[in-house]
Amino acid sequence: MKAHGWVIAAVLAGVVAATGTASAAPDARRMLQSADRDGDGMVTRAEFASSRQAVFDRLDRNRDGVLDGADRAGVRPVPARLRDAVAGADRNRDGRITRAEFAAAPTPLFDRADTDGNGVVDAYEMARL
Ligand SMILES: [Ca+2]
Ligand SMILES: [Ca+2]
Ligand SMILES: [Ca+2]
Repeated sequence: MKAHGWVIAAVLAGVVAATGTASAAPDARRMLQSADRDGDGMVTRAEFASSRQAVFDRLDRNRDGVLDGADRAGVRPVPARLRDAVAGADRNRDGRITRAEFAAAPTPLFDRADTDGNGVVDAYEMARL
């Protein structure tokens, strides 16, 4: 489905930043740091989720709560190899990604960074990325 392909591309364009799936370590660290809303040097899962929602809002240009063909304008193309990274966000494969689907998508970057699995990426874990 054509629409599906572009949504994936759209999500990746701005959202690899939030999910961090395809990035090298320094990028991953920068993304996590940018999610540290309260600036305490640690990123909680809640902070990460809220940063991801901000990305959704940026991509959802017409503000209808769904990423689909209507939001296409201005989206940068992304490498095909990155597409699988967020394909999972579109749970029902209808070519649209709702806010809920986006929020529920896997968080590989966070999960990888949080090596002790306590729901917080602290400075030590961040430095080891
Ligand atoms: Ca924080
Ligand atoms: Ca939209
Ligand atoms: Ca941790």
